[in-house]
Amino acid sequence: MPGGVNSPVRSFSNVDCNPPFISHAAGSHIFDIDGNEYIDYVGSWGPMIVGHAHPRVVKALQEVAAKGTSYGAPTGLESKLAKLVMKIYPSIEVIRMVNSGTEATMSALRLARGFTKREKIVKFVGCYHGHSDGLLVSAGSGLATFGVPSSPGVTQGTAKDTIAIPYNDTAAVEKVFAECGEEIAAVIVEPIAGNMGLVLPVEGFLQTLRDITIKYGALLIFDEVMCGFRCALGGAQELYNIKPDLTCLGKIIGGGLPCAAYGGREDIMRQISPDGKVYQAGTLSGNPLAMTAGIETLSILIEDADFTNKITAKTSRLVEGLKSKAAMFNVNIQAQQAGSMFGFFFSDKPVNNYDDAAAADQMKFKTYFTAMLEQGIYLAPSQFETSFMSSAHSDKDIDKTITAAENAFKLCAD
Ligand code: HOZ
Repeated sequence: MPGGVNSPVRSFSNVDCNPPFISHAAGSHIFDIDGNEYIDYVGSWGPMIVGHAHPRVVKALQEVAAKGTSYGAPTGLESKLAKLVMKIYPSIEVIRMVNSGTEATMSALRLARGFTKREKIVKFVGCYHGHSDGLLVSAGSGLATFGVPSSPGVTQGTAKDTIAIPYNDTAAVEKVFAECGEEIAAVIVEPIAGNMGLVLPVEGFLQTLRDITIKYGALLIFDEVMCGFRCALGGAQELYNIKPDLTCLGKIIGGGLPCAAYGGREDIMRQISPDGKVYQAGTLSGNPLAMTAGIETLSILIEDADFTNKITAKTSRLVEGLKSKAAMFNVNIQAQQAGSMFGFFFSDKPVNNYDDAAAADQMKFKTYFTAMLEQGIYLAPSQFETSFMSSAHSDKDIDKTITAAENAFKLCAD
């Protein structure tokens, strides 16, 4: 396997060590094959909002697995998950299930181009929307981690239709639309960016995107694969009260199994085959196990009206703890939180875009990361990723993490 892994950042090569090989996980903890136990803030890169191996999810999966694992035919489970998602996301009038966030964003873009009969798309530097060719231009996550903003293998022909501009830069958005607004099919954005580290939208940025796309007849696509169901139950569109034309979901929607979805305005979504001519298909789409894990996970979120408040409060306690420990040693950090997503940069100035994130101190991050891992705290091995809290994290977990951070920040002091 390249790098010994099936997805690049898992290799830990960015932090100069070998990754633990995982044997199992339960609740907020993950265990490796060498007998080490960690408090896990990666949560499989986001999906595990109710913790690992939640008994309710596991039980439902066992029952469904015994009835067969894939039919390639419609099931009631698909309808049940679709209804749950559409209740949480009222902007989604029609939905299509797929298997990964990459498929969701790739398909949403094809649909936007088919619907508008235009070819250009606008994305933001440092936002990561999966690894389809046209979106691997100035992308975040693993590309930012390894310093390869645009992947070899993406043809110039494909890249020329992708316009990448700085995140949170309203003037750049206006300039691009003034220059070629009539050619733009869609603007795709992580409304809360999680793949250049956690970067929040500045006031007015998302509203500008909404207004300008309406003005020029382009579509607005919210990639809520990471922030969906997390920054608020109804995602960034609920938090900021902005209604996109299309939404891409992933991670939590599959409760830890491969599942994602895209959906939105009915007149647009009905262009998808077989209702319309824009083609997109998948052998395992709507897989019964993935639907089941999604149904159970979303049901847990919905049934406790206080779920999001509780997990957000827990995250705030941790973030405040980290900030106070960094301050003890005069280590400058810029901490951010959106619901149960959190992260910080080793930087003394606010981080609003990819350039700000890239200017943060990577060596200090490496020192911090290594010290935390040694103390049993499992974090994403890159400053260009986000950390995730689960409902399974206990007060004890958080206290232990804050104590570990004190030791780690001490090593980062100048
Ligand atoms: N791009 C994912 C994180 N933003 C990586 C997922 C993985 O390596 O599993």
